[in-house]
Amino acid sequence: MAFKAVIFDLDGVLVDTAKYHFIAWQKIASELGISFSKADNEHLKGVSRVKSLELILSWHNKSLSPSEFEAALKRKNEIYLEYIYTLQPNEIMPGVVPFLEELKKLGIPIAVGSASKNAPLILDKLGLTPYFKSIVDGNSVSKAKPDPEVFLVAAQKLETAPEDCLVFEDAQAGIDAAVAGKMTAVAIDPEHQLKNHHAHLVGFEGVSYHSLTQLLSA
Ligand code: B16
Ligand code: MG
Repeated sequence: MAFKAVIFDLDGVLVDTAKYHFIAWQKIASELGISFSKADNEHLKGVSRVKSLELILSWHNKSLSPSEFEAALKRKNEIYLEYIYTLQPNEIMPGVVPFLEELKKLGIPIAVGSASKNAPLILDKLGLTPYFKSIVDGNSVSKAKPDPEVFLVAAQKLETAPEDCLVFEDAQAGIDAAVAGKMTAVAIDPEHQLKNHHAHLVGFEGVSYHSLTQLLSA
């Protein structure tokens, strides 16, 4: 199976930022007098910042005024960024750099398609920016995953038809977005929890693009 372009989700695929989102949301929840567990955090993977706060509040039948809601979002991001500013290249997920290097050698253009508004900063901190022809993030789209918009815009920027794009995702909303966009979706899913994908990987360690495309053609 030959693909003309590859699109990577960011959080949970290239870097494990879920732990920092967890710390930040837990602080916000505690300030609001509500609980927030690791299991709750799992439901926020691939979900935008606004939608995440809406969900957390809905789990506790709690509501905030528009200004309180905005203030909580702002504070959550400030706490999250304290951790993001200390990110180091050694926090890139195992096997990602060799995989990106293989794509570069093959001349396959790549993009990021992420819900995060912090994607450019995170890629910069990790030293990964030069690999990507385009970064499509939460600032550049209006419809969140599972809507395919983020991946369709990325395909456009890569000047490739959606059918010729391979997408890597760690969240169900992201898999559904890629499939809705008529792309081939590979789940990065150590817990084997995702469905409706075309292939499954526990991570990139020991995985080559060549072997993966062979698996997808089988
Ligand atoms: P931010 P992805 C998503 O990134 C995260 O999985 C999700 O937990 C987070 O709420 C969302 O980005 C928004 O992030 O607050 O940085 O804008 O997985 O789509 O790369
Ligand atoms: Mg993700």
